[in-house]
Amino acid sequence: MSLIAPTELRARFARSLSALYGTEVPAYTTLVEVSEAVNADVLAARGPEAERLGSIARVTAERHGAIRVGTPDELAQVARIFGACGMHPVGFYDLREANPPIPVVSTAFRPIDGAELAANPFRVFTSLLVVDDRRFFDAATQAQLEEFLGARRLFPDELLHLADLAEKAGGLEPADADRFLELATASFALSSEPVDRAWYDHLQAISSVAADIGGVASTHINHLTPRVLDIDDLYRRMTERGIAMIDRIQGPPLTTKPAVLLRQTSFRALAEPRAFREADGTVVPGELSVRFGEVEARGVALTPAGRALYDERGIDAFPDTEQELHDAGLAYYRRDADGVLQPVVYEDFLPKSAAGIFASNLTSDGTVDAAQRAAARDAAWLREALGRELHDPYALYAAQV
Ligand code: OOG
Ligand code: NI
Repeated sequence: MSLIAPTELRARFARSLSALYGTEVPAYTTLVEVSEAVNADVLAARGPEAERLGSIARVTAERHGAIRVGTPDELAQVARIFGACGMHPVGFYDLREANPPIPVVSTAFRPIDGAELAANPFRVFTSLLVVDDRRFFDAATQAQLEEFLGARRLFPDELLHLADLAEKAGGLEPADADRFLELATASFALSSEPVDRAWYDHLQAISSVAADIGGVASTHINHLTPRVLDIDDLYRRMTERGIAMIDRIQGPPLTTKPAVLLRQTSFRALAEPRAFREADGTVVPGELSVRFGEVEARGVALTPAGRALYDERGIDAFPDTEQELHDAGLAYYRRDADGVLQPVVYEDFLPKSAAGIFASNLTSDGTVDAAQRAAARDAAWLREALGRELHDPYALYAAQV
């Protein structure tokens, strides 16, 4: 029997997470419907031009997810599960430098070559709590976090075993693939396990993100993001439907210049029912607002020079045409058989937008003591934790030209 290849595992994984998230967060289904309507209208209005940054099939299926884990071991396990789906860690993001600071460092798991991206670009922004950063956690809280996180198991052995098998063999037998996807999807479902109120509240006072990661015994998808071809239109249509959006679209503002990098917006976190265990042991119903809906539009990937220009001077400093962007060495383009420039899509994230997305979702700024010692984290540290190569996004874009 032929094996189900990583490409198909990834496409099916994205679909099954989408089905799960739709049952958990009904507003997500609305967001997907509105996104599809916007994309159909853009395609009808602009024709083939609308598909320059990805075929409509790719864009319709395209999602990114966000998850958060607590320990380097958990991160290494996540890497095995995504690895089975042909998703590799790309980039290092330090959200502790954001305003307000978030106590995590992150990477994105995604396909890395052009054909795989075209087949299904599913990517997952994955954040790891930095428990030993004293600016957030005192020694007692760090010790409690380590004990709590060390005692939980996010992923069953059977799932990890199937993931390793898939990576080694280059795919899974159909029955194993079904089982792998069932277990992988279930690992990211919202748990009905009661949350320890006192522990959650203790972390929440420091950081909502820390509470979401270290205050509960499992992980979950934080959001799942469809891609749209006109995010301004999407924003208007969602607002018209009475859905409370955050007050802006993150990333480069709307201009008539070529679309670069990434623009994102989201609706606010929804109150979801969760059970709480009180100090006296009783379990009571309650709610938490940590998960939300996000949508994004993608443009051309910028070179290091283009990115520096964007970070220093913003989109207004950019030229008006793709030809000029290319000639100035600001963005990545390849040439098709007719010699026409084709943009290389930006496949990654933006730390400032990510910080804005995290922030839109916080109940408070939390407490940070800047006088305390920071914990050292960099790409080399993350590579060690992952136990596998951490790819440099620029090298991947350059390889696509
Ligand atoms: C991740 C926030 C970052 C994005 O699209 O920039 C992100 C999170 O909330 O866990 O998903
Ligand atoms: Ni996101």
